[in-house]
Amino acid sequence: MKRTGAQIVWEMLQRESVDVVFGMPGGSIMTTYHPRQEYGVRHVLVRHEQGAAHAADGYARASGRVGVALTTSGPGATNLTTGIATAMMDSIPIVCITGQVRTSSIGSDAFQEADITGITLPITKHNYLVTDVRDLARTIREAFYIASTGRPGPVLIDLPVDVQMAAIDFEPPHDEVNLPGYSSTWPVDPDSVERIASALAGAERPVILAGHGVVLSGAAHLLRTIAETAELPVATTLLGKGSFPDRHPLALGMMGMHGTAAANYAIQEADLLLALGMRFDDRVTGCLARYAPRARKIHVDLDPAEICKNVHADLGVVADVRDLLEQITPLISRSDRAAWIERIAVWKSDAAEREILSHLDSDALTAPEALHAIWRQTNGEALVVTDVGQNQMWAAQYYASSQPRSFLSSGGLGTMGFALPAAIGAQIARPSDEVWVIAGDGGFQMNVQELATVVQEDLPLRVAVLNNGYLGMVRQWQEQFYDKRYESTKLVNPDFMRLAEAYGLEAWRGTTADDAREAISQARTCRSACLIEFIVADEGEDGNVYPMVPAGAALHEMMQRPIAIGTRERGWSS
Ligand SMILES: Cc1cc2nc3c(=O)[nH]c(=O)nc-3n(C[C@H](O)[C@H](O)[C@H](O)COP(=O)(O)OP(=O)(O)OC[C@H]3O[C@@H](n4cnc5c(N)ncnc54)[C@H](O)[C@@H]3O)c2cc1C
Ligand SMILES: Cc1ncc(C[n+]2csc(CCOP(=O)(O)OP(=O)(O)O)c2C)c(N)n1
Ligand SMILES: [Mg+2]
Repeated sequence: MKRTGAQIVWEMLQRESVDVVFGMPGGSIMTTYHPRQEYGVRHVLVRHEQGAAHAADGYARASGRVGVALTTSGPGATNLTTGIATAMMDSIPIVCITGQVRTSSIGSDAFQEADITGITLPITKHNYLVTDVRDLARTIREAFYIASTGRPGPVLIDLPVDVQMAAIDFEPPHDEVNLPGYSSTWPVDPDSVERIASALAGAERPVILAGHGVVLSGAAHLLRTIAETAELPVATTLLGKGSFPDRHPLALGMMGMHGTAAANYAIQEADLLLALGMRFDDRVTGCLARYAPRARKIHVDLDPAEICKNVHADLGVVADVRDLLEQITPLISRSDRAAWIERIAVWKSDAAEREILSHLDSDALTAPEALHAIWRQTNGEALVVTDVGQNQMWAAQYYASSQPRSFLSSGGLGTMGFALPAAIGAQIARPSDEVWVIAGDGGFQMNVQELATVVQEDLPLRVAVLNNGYLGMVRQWQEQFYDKRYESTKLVNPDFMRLAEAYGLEAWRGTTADDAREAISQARTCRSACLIEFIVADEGEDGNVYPMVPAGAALHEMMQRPIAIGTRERGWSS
């Protein structure tokens, strides 16, 4: 059967079970767009290609499938790069297909030519420039295979116009993908399984560090069984949130720079750390030289390059965390850790005394109040997509998660502007879920144009903008470490109500705790997209995220919220 390169693209996407593609057409990719409707693959037209990459990423995070973005050459392709780097840092499987100038023009500074394979080399797991249409089908299969197997990541395929147009007799490939030198699976070593089981049985103060790998591998249920059987406290990374229920009695909550005191103290006092699918990011470890000094460290990760990269592992195990937990479950014995659990309970109760919701400095609405209200009203069952900054940390702290893939956030690259487009992808992946965007006033404006995509696609997103009038996270550092010199962090914002109205969204503004609760309940009944602007405290204790481990400090040296003298409850209950 004769097929053009453009038709092969869609036929192969269909074969990979792709149901939606995020993108924007342009000169070098119009040929590929042309036959799309014949293949019935949905296309979501974004307003900026960064949004396409984030939407593909959000789709992948929410569904566990590969997200796909499609753009033209030159500026269309370069606009993808922040989204590709975001996916790379967080191990998210996406495939980006970019148009390219004709093969005969490559290297001639042709109109809208950019060397996108060169540009994305360090931010993709792999990339391809296809110069012969006969390689196209195989390349697309390989791209999906590489993106989704082993440690997941983004793959880019650059497709010159003449390759899109060329026609060949097409036979879809049927043989197995064969990539010499590429290993994606590692058999679990039975000896390591036994050593981990016996280390857990012998430990007096063990802590499990549950990371994104637990979510990606679908191992949350196994983690819970093991933790409950052996009474093991579990701390999660930001991206591991949802791998263990935040409100479980054995949950320590998030570890690291803005983690809970219980998690950070427990790590520093532990005699055994079992790290599962997490990469000891610097936000997680604080000062490396003084990280968990008493603990024997076992690190399980699918990527051999992660073992001993940041933290020395006494035992490093290269394995899929799910395979490993499956094998270890029958070997786990019941243990009594009463003394350790009691010690942790003391840290938890101290944290409860410092809880901001019971110690408010002013009458201003605080971000924790707004987020706690969203959590209560949605029963903790919403799919939350955060932006970056204080809003992100507060969302992590005050929106307790109970399910994997229900809290999506740009962790490694920390990309402001991520939340709205990523939520588009998440809502499309999970149409019946209640999806909330949590963004700051700064980051929201970085991809605010995607509100038009939300409306065009009729997606019922709930957008919460925490307006503190500042690039708040930077302002907090300036307050605490840069002599209170608020250099270039004050924002003069648009009227978010009128902005929402211009895009056709219903909107509310919350300036007090009561309005906040009312606005949330209105938003929850809204059948189409809507926005709430929460005017939140912008400075002082109510405007800062605690706890905080200052840069260079050890985890136990975290700054905690001071216990205030006056307690002014506003009727919030946990
Ligand atoms: C403003 C800001 C503040 C932050 N503060 C904090 C903080 O206080 N605490 C915090 O935790 N984070 C924080 N972060 C996020 C932080 O930067 C990292 O993104 C995060 O800690 C990474 O978590 P992770 O290692 O679990 O996930 P990833 O970075 O995604 O790493 C996952 C690891 O799991 C491995 N893996 C993948 N699949 C599997 C599998 N199937 N089996 C086994 N292994 C697998 C991968 O090889 C990788 O090593 C912050 C980010 C920002 C932007
Ligand atoms: C694209 C990008 N530019 C700059 C930064 C640095 N940065 C991190 S947090 C932050 C402030 C975010 O402000 P806002 O979106 O209002 O959120 P807030 O911290 O106030 O909740 C900045 C500028 C970043 N993470 N990403
Ligand atoms: Mg802000």
